[in-house]
Amino acid sequence: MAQKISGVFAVLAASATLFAVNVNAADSTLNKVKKQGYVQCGVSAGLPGFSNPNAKGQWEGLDVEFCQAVAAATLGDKTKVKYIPLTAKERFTALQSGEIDILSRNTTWTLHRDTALGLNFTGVNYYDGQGFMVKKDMGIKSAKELDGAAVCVQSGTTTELNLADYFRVNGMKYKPVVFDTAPQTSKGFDSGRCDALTTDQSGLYALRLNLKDPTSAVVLPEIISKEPLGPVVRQGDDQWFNIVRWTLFTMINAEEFNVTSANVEQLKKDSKDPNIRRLIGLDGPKGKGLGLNDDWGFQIIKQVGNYGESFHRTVGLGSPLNIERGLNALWNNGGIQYAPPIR
Ligand SMILES: N[C@@H](CCC(=O)N[C@@H](CS)C(=O)NCC(=O)O)C(=O)O
Repeated sequence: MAQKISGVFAVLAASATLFAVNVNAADSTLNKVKKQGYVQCGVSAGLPGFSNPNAKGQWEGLDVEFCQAVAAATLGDKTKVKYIPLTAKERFTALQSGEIDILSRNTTWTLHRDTALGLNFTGVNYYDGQGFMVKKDMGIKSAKELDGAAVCVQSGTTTELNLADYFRVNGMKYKPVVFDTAPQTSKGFDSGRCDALTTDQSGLYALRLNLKDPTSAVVLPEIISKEPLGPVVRQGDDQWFNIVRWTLFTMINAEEFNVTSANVEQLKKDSKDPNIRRLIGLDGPKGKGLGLNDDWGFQIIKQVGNYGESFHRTVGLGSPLNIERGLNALWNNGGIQYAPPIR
């Protein structure tokens, strides 16, 4: 018994030490990022609109721009990012082990991931939901007609789990055809290994673009799940958690107050709007609470832009994906994107 109790104390003492180390500024993620000179950002290996290397080999997409925003806030330079492409299966281990500082990779916020893996979700940068895509010549109009179908799906995702739930609940059978990466999954579908492909709806639009003949596939109307996607950090470093979360809130608030990469310089000179002045660090709490320079918000908006600008050029109507804002419109414009006030 005595031994057991001392064992418990040993564990408590060890975790107290761990905690002490975590809150020690010298060992904080912010300090590490400053020392190494860049943010290590885990992204998907290739998903158009979210994170994808372009023809010049530069990473592009909504999740990529979010990493750039964190680099602008913390290092004053959006280019100081090292991208680490990760499959769905690899992504959480990479964050747990410290190989990356942020996971910014179409990752769904769930109870298990937020609590049991030593990780924290910082917010939602894209509200998504799971759907299905089928070959047009199959001639079906609803996912309810998929009984007996072979379904291409990516491993290590919520997609796999929702797929099983959906078919069970609807009393239907299916044959999973499982792949490790998005390109493999869409190739599997393209080459006829399966009747349907399932993933987040944004992913369906992205993968359809890469089919030999994109018009040969149709997206079915059913959305079978909630997939709130957002940036993730390790548990135990509240300062870094706050930096990442308020980077997202700054981008969303900037859209709400019509502050853009194009007008922020001028607004810094002459804006009298107290909301805008706090947003860009002229007044208000500024950078102190986050351990950042006072112009951290200004740098995010100047170098990357507001949430709406980023959405538009990466996944929205200004991009090949052509996705409407839908749930991702601001709260005062028919959607549910809502950020707490900067004051
Ligand atoms: N949101 C789901 C699915 C995320 C996911 O990884 N989806 C695949 C299918 S579109 C993907 O993005 N793959 C990109 C890649 O493997 O590079 C999750 O968090 O589990």
